Amino acid sequence: MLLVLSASITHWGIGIQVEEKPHLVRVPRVESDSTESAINETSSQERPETAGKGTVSHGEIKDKKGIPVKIMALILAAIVIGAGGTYLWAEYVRHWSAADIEEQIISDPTEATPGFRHNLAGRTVTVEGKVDTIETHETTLGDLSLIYTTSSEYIALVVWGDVPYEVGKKIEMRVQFEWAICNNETHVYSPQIAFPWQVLPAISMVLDAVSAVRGLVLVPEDIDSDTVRLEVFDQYPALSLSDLNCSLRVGTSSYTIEYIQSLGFWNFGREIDSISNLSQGVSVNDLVDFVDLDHDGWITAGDYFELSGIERPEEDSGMRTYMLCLGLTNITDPEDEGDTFVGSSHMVITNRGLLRYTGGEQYVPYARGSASVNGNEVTVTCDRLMKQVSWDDIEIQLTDATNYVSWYPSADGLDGESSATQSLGSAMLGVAEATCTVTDLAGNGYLDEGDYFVITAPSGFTISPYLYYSALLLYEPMHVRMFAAEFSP
Ligand SMILES: [Ca+2]
Ligand SMILES: [Ca+2]
Repeated sequence: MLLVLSASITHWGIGIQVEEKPHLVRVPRVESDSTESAINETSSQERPETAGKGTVSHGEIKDKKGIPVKIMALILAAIVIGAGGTYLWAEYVRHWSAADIEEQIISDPTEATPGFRHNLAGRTVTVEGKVDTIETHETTLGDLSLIYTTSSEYIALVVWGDVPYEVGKKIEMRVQFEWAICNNETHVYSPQIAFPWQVLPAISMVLDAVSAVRGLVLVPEDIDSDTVRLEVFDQYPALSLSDLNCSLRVGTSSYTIEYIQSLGFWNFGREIDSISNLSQGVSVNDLVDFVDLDHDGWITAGDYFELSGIERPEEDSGMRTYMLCLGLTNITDPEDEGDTFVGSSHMVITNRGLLRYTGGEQYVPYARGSASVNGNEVTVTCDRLMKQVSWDDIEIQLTDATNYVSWYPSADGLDGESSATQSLGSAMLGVAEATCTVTDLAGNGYLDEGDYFVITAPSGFTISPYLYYSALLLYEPMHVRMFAAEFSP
């Protein structure tokens, strides 16, 4: 107690208004970048020598003339107790704002990997504020809400599941800080604060889209606490397994660098395993398995990778990131490195499991489809779909080697009591005319598994017997391919 009281005198030197308006008191803000000094300034118990400086000697009181020593002593006692109480209040009872939390970020420009000040580890504070926005993401681990208060645009509080708060109303939340590992780094983070990791699942979505443009859609899911399975949801065009290799990489940092590296794919993190020839399926370190489910020697929908024994974080706020990259084996010229990249999957692993956003504007509801040709008619069926999607958000494309035509279904036209069909008219693919008709089995206005479209070419698909056609479904909001079904007349 003595330590706290005398240390509080030290603090007193930086804010005598403390006693009059205790609600204005803040924990001294640390301007230095040094964590060491942060500890010294905010935690007197860890620095007893500082405490000595503030001790008031009896001699000082005697020097004051005109004021009775007894009264002076009483005043000082009141000040000491008041300031000590204020100190305790400021340190342990007062509520923080999100802006206060923001000030606890270590912002050393030499570190691209921020965390909170180390003296917060093990502490719990109450954060309060007025709710400004609530951002809810559907994720593989349930609904994740990021709650921003009016005091900070940067620090979001985290709520899993139902949100007991409303925009414009007060929020009060207990926030714990802990040491946590993010890839190769150790930081102080909090499970109740989204900083800095909320960006990482969004990176996964961006990279998925890039991979899909290259032709590969891999969908990762947790099989158990030891195994992640990455299913080949779509691969277009089909590639021979003997031409493919894969590399499993682990992230090395927590934030900015991670983002930049992952955009460079092969530059991402550190390789921890690889398979040099997918047709042989043997990995160097036994962390990756590849299963050619249909044994056709090609990478096709339904084939999968399994990652076993990869490290996972132990702490609630910890995180590890991995990336599985697929490449073509036979291009060795480094100049062509971009061309060797087939696709990738970026995974964010928490101690609760694989974290991915599964909704929102950036989410592409990938699908799988198949085409069956009957004379001059091809029927393309949606066999699998990650998530129901409105027909308003879908573009149907038919391509040959050089041309393409598009059709746009409308949800209104496919919304009925039961099975609904919509004719989308005819278009010219090169010199061939083609028409498209969409059938929504349930007539609910949404693309579901089993829904299909029929493309008819009155002049047939036989302009050239060497042409291969593809029917594609595009997710219009992002203009990204949901699936492609190849066929030849
Ligand atoms: Ca296969
Ligand atoms: Ca439907």
